[in-house]
Amino acid sequence: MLKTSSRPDWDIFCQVIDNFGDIGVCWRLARQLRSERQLRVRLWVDELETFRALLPEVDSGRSIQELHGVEIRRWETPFVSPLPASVVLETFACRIPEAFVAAMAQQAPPPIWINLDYLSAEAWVAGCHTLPSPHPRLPLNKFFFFPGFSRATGGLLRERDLQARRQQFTADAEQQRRFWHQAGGAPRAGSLLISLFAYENPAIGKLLPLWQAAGTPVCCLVPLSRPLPAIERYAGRPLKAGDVVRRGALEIRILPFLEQDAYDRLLWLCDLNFVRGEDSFLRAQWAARPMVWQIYPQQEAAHLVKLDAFLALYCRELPAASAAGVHEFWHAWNRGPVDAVRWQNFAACLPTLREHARNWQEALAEEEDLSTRLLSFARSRL
Ligand code: TRH
Repeated sequence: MLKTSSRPDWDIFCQVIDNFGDIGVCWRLARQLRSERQLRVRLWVDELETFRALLPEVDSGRSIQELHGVEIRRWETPFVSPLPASVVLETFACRIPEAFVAAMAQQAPPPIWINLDYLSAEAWVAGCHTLPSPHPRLPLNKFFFFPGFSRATGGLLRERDLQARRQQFTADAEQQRRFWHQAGGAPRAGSLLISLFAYENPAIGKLLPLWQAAGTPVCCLVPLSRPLPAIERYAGRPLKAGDVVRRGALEIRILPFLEQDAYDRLLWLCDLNFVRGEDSFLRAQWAARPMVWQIYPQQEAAHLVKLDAFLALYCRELPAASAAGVHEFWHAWNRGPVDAVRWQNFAACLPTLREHARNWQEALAEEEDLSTRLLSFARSRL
């Protein structure tokens, strides 16, 4: 049975469907609402082990714990409902417990109930953002909240001090030295630094030999995750965190799965970031560096529509040759085939893409962030 605590301002429900993105997003938001707005946040998570990968302080054996000012609750079944907060955020269409919904309906006025959806650049998002969905039996409305890139959406998750922290880190040789110390030492001077986070992807096996044959050194940093088997096949041996593979111009460093803040620092330092899903994809944009996105695969290739919607937006201000290079390579990365020509065309665009990534980041950072829009919306309904 769960202990009850005093009523918080926000309840956030997170179901770890697979991977790290669900808890990655929920944790960032919970922490931000606490640190920037001093809100009392209770975060319900059904899978604390996954959470611990991003935040090693999490004790997966505890039902209740407080970290960084956020109350973290293991989402247990059966669920004994405490008094709901005044704002209830269910994330990514996870179904919050019936007992909790019933408790919400007993409150007058009832809490503001929001479903936070996945990030997409598709045009339909603006039309669905903040639409209500009445509960079939109870006097409750749930509102759909869509993050997005336009003003007519819920915006993007971004901490107030993110840009300042990045700029400070990238200007501070001592902080970087400490980072590299933990990541196996400073890379060879003049290396193209690449971080690699992806799903299983046959293109990895095609790309590594191309980097091996490159004219300049390539240092590829791989936090332990699903690309590992492809790298082991390339290396011809089992690999673990701390291992290094050197062939030709290529050095591959296998890193442990990093704490979320350390992963940000890796993105800030690399010349090119391969990212996936939702949260790392967005963090790579805040890193203001060129990136390659492997989108979360969906049935009937629905994800390719989402990929193209983002590409259309991202490439709008690019010269035609660079836009084509990005489009071709990202498509090859997502559905094959990656070959030398596509990689070389893409690599030739990197200087342009670096400048573009800076402009893109600056333009996005001028907009209100997701937490601000969530709070304004909640206030407007209270
Ligand atoms: O893990 P993901 O594939 O998550 C996905 C997506 O969110 C997808 O939309 C969703 O449907 C699915 O989960 C269930 O990729 P994503 O979104 O990039 O999340 C990874 C998180 O892990 C992100 O918060 C960054 C973090 N991370 C670390 O903290 N350390 C690391 O070393 C790495 C590689 C990632």
